[in-house]
Amino acid sequence: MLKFYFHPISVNARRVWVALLEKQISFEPILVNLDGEQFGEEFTAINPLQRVPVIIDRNFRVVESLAILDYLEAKYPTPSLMPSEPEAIATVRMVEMVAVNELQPATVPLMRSLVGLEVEAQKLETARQRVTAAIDFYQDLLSDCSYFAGDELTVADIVAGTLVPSLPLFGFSFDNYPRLQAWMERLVMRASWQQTTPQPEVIEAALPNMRKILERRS
Ligand SMILES: N[C@@H](CCC(=O)N[C@@H](CS)C(=O)NCC(=O)O)C(=O)O
Repeated sequence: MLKFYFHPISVNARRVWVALLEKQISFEPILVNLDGEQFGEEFTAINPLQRVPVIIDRNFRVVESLAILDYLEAKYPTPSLMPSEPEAIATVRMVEMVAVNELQPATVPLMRSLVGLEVEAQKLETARQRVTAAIDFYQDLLSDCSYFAGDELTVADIVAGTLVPSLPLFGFSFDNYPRLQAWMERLVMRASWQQTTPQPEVIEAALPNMRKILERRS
């Protein structure tokens, strides 16, 4: 059975977890405690980059969440999470790339500040501007469709939709983003989102490790 190495508070792991559930792929979840276990010999042998997520499918190991999503789509094409029309493919890739290259890095200083680490005011301001630019972009892209690339869920919704709903944690409001709000409401109604939402007690317990991880990042 496919092995899935994860931690419940890892946003990178969650996107893979949601895809596994949406595709109804059987898997064995293997918790990697991000309390230093990621640097141990056993996990380093599995991923020398010392990060989750990782999957091992019939002896084939894949690291990096977006590479895992591509692999799952190619290996388990039904139900599909990837459209086939050129415009829709480009839309999916844009949404994914904006999430990992703009939105996710901007949440790092915001998260550092939230857990009480020192962050320069200018860095925080720049992070807020980057988040706002990304959600403006998403709101425009959503048009009147249920999901980013039409009326079917795709990996674009999974990648952005496991990040965007956490933004109110940093003080962002979606009051002026009705399409984004409706999209999020649609996502959080799905069993895959509900099943993978980290419980408050899990977040609380992971906070000291999260702090250490954030201390290592600038
Ligand atoms: N680009 C990687 C990032 C993976 C990553 O940063 N994972 C975090 C958890 S969200 C991790 O394992 N951190 C452990 C550490 O930094 O020590 C991906 O998309 O899979």
